[in-house]
Amino acid sequence: MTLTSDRLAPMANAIRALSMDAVQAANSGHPGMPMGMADVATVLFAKFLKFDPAAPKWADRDRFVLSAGHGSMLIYSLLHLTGYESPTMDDIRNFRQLGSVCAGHPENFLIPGVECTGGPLGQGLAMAVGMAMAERQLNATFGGDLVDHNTWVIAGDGCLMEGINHEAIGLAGTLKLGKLKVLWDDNKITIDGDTSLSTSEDIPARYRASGWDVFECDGHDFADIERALAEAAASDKPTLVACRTVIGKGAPNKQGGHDVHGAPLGAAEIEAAREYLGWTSAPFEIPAEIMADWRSLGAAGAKARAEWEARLAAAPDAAEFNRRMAGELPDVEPIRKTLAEWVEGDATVATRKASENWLNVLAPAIPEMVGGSADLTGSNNTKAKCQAPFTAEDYAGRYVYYGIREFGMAAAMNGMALHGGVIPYGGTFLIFSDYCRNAIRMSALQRARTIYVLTHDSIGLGEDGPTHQPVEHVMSMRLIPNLNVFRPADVIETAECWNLALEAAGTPSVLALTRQNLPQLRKSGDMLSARGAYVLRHAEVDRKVILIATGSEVELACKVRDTLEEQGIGADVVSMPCVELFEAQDEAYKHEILPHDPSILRVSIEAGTTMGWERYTAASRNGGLNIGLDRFGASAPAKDLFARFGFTVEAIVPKILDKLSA
Ligand SMILES: Cc1ncc(C[n+]2csc(CCOP(=O)(O)OP(=O)(O)O)c2C)c(N)n1
Ligand SMILES: [Mg+2]
Repeated sequence: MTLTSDRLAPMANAIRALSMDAVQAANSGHPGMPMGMADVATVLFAKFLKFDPAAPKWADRDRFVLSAGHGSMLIYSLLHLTGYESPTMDDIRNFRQLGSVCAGHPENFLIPGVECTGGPLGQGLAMAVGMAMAERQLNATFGGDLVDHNTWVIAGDGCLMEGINHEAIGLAGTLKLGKLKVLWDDNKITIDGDTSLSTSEDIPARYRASGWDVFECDGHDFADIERALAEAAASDKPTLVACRTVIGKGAPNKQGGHDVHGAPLGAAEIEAAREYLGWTSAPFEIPAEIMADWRSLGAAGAKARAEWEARLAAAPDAAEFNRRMAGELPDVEPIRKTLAEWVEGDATVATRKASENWLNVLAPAIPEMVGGSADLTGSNNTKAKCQAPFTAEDYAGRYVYYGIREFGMAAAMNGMALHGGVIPYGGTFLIFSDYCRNAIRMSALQRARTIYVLTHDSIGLGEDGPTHQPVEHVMSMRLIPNLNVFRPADVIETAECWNLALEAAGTPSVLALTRQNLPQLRKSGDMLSARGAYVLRHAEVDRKVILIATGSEVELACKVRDTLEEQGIGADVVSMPCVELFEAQDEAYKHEILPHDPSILRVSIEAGTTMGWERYTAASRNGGLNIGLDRFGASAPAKDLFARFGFTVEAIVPKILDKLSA
């Protein structure tokens, strides 16, 4: 569609008007960024972006990521103006109010046209790297007829300043993700004031040094924007376009200053802006001819989508492509068969090794699994034999060497999961989950099926010492809503937990795995882990104690139980590989596992923070007992550490006897 500057300018002003009026109505929000980037975004949508408002989830659409999520009114305006069903003008009127899909920051689960949630600065761009990776992986697998799209990002100074930006662009440059295009809102303003207050780096030089192309434009000159975006589109490198803009452009007295970043313009300035822009319509009204231009450019997207659908209909692998994009797992019969064989075995292995062994079963059967590690492949045991490296030379590979970039990896995995068609998993040490914690939280918030393989999950890792020994990590991850935290006890639970992680399409998972060997405790394959907790060993004599343990401490709990039973004290061992799944069970099941019987002493055993375990123990006999570690570990062999910190039968049994006789 040929829209000349005289047509584009009022279209961009429609974004400005909606943004300033919505922020004013909400009495909170960020008008500066959408007003400043209105011209660039209009050119992007009018001339470059491949999208169809009638089919927001069309698989081969370009992905548009608003990394500067505070500028949410920009994307809400664009989606509404181009004709997406959501958001409606009423939603925009109710910007930031309860019930409106126009939340303060754009949320992927509220509006189909929002590809990922934006707000935590830097992560949108880093997720876009993952989207571009997924695009290349699927392109290499299914061919350019089915998969060939760009990932366009709008990012602000903040997104580029965040540390994660270094990780994200380094990865993108190394992987030569030429279909990733970042439009930088180069307005030289952040909340506190001029960017010179806090940064002096040569951003284009940094990007170029990372293997990117960099172009520049005047972000308020339509012809110049178009020229720069065309150069970006033509580049075969990941590309940054520095768009020189004026924050709050259109508000004559406030534009260019930091006050316009995150506060309503106020009635007087809005009136002045209307005058300055020549905008005579009432709030939330768009003149018919301007709306017609927006809608006709939105409607133009139907052609590319229809052509693609015809290609898909003729493609021999259409069914497989559709299955992967729908996020449905393939038939898992071979997986079930192997699990049945494993149950018959007697494997003493670390759960990280059990995970690797299981990955060698899963990965050949589930071709959409794309693994990786943040430079700990040999420690996380994340690479299946069938997986070739995913590199710039071979995008069909299914194993990503993320480098020492935990946060970048986690965000990229979120982008891959949200792109669809691949199921990402990646490893690091559990201790370094802190480095990527906000991305793990974002997996959960965005309902992304991202799977974290976090090994070396306790003092059981031994000699590397307290810097590497998680203490609070497992429990603190359980605090994140919509995140399944699995801590399997043996080879069978490890396989089950992997399966549960894969099956949870709208929930990310953490697999907390040991470095040290653990015996096989389970001799049945009934998918007991699916209930979150179950009785692994039943009391044989009169039950007085229930031992609740996870992961490596389940073996210890079994030994404690045996000693108690020898003394005539009956004890159940409850293995609880996933607190979240246990909490999701009905009351009857929970009661069956943990009966409300004040004569029974409940004891939790986990080599980590005890805080949180009271929920299962406090209401039991004499207030219950929590065996754990509420201090940093130490550097020594694992066996010595478990002894030193009281994770032995000799240390635990007397405590239980004391409690029983109290
Ligand atoms: C990780 C993170 N830290 C801090 C914030 C709070 N915050 C929101 S916008 C912003 C300033 C961003 O500046 P810039 O990207 O230049 O946006 P502009 O002011 O130009 O719109 C800050 C600090 C955030 N959203 N995310
Ligand atoms: Mg800025």
